[in-house]
Amino acid sequence: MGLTPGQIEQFRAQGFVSGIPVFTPAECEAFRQAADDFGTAHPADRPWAFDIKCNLLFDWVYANATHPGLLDAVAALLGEDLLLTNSVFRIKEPGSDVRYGWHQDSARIVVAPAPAIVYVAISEATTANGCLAVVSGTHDRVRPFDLVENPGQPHRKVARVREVETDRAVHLPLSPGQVAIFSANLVHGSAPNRSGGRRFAILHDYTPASARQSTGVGSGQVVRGRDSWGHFGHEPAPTASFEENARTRRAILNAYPENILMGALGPGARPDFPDRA
Ligand SMILES: O=C(O)CCC(=O)C(=O)O
Repeated sequence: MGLTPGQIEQFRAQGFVSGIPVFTPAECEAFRQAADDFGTAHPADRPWAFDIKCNLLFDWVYANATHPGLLDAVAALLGEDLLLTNSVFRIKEPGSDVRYGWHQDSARIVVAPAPAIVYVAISEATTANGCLAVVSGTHDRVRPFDLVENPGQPHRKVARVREVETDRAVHLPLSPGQVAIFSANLVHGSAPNRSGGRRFAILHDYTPASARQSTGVGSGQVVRGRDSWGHFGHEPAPTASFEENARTRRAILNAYPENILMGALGPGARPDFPDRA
């Protein structure tokens, strides 16, 4: 599918494009069902398993992230050699107070060229249910920030931007199956869900295989083209076995604990990430 020249120019100038149709309603429903089935079968595992690098745990998440139409759109922005470096569920139940304050993902560890983050709307996303919002054009530099904790992002601190140009804030409502793509450097966030419906999303991070991290060594799955640079560790695609995948994910995060979401490890600190207790 790719993107139009206008969309590519918008991503370059404003740091985002939105409303790109990728998935069918049936694909969204099958994805939601797979997630809910897992949550029913593994209630104790759900909180950590739906968090960082869940693309290593579920073959159906990996399939979602490697949908050819989605990869075509990302490749139009980042080039043909792509790593999938993270996936996280972002579900806001009806009336949920979960919110994401204004932040830049690539603030504590800078990755250049910058990754792109794809918000996949599994359910409708509206201003009432806390759709994604971005501050147009703020991907040009890292803003001054404070490191804060957010209940929606356990085991890590988030780079909360001190002063936000809210006059440039744009809400990104989406229909099920549509995606928004934004630079990991873009200031973004979202409000609580004040509606009676569930806001269900999965976010995928794609990093150009040529990119370098300012701190530490990240890791990812080669999902398009090839990696002839070797700056990142390589991760396998998930198997059909959740238990086997959970062991793989733990090994990967212990070997490559520093990435844009978890940040840098302090001197002498041990890797710490959401995992089975
Ligand atoms: O799901 C959202 O609305 C935003 C999530 C987000 O910004 C994050 O996980 O860093």
